[in-house]
Amino acid sequence: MSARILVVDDLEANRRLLEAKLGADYYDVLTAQRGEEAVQLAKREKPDLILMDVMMPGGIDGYEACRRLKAMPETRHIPVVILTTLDDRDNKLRGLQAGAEEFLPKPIDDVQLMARVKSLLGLKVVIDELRAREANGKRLGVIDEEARDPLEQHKLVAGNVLVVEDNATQIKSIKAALGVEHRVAVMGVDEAAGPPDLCVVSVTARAFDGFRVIARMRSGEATRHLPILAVVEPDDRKRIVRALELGAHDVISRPIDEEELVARARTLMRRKRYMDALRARLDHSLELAITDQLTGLYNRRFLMNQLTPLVQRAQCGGDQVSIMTIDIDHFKRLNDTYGHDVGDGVLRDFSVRLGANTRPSDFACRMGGEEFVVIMPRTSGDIACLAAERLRRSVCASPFIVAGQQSELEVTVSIGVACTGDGEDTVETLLKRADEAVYEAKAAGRNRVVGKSASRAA
Ligand code: GH3
Ligand code: MG
Ligand code: MG
Repeated sequence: MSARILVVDDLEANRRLLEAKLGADYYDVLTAQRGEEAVQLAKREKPDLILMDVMMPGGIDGYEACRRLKAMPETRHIPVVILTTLDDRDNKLRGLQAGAEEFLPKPIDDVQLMARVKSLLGLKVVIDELRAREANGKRLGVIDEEARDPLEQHKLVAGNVLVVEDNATQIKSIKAALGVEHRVAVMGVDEAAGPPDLCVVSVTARAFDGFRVIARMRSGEATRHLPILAVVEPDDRKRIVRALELGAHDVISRPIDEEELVARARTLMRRKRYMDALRARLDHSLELAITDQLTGLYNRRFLMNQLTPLVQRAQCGGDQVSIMTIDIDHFKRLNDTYGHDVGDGVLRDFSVRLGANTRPSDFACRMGGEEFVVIMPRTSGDIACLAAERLRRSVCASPFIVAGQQSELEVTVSIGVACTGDGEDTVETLLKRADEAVYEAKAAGRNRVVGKSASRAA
């Protein structure tokens, strides 16, 4: 996987070194010498990852640059790795608290660096995909243009942490550290408060194979997106790299530093919330894309997508499919007499009756205006006519009561039914036949059902 990486360091030798290492793995490298420059460049070039030095004389340092990047909606999703010779605890914490995803000491361990780069880029690919779809949704108008950046909304997080660990001392310190902000449950010991937002897995446990736990979680449907923090022995490079390769999002070494754990947990959870929020919005926008706003029924686009394969299958000797097209009688008159809002109310009330009179396997759609289509898979024309007749009666049997309207409204519908024939049908001919049937029903006096089979139509 190729990617663009921004290397920020005031020393040319350091920039060159990283450029060579990353270039050897076919990454494109951009460079900046100062914090301000890095922020501007990141804003303009949108790299996939940023490797940031801390001490850069004459301007903001790497922590401040990181903070600024994480404060801007255009750049806050770009992972930042802080690289520094200041390998003490306070500096590590400062980096994580500035929002950096990772902190690596100089001189840089190539294997660890590459494992980190790969793992962070892998995650970024998913985030980019979600962001692209979100941008699409905004362009199509199904996601609110003003919708707030999900990362902003999820600054402060309290979540459920699942701990997979057999060492009592470690469990105690994990609970002490994360229990302040989160609900912590130990696997096999505590009752979980809900589905986990973060999983802390020991890969040095004796009682179980932590790597297997990580691999299982990564491949399980329900846990695929769960962030995993692996607990390793310090300087156990082999296990660190293995954990990251198997899909852990981050590692922390023993003995666990409580503040470091808190900072890493925050970063991981913030990112999960961000991705969850993007996914939820996409689900919602997908739903909007196939639903009619006024009635909540499926829309025309969805109808065509469902009907096409059903008709094709019927043509190839599969099950018959029937449709009914329903048109409300004298709807214009209703609108003209009572107003558009009452007309809308009738459409809604009708949709409820339509929903109540279709089987779970049917699809009820609003084609537009006061015209509706129900798709009935695996249904013959005769059965479809019976269903249509039942619906027609349910509409005229009791008057419509519309909010804000005193008088009860008598509403009737005309329904045309069509069923796939002997391998000649397309979606268009089927819909056309149902339309013709509606027309016949109107001509014959309205409030009735007309069925048109393929053979009779021919
Ligand atoms: P017919 O019995 O022959 O079907 O007559 P009709 O009046 O029902 O049919 P026509 O197609 O002449 O009129 C349909 C009317 O539906 C015209 C249009 O203003 C109205 N209409 C279309 N969409 C909506 C809507 O979303 N809300 C409301 N209130 N009215 C709508
Ligand atoms: Mg009508
Ligand atoms: Mg009409």
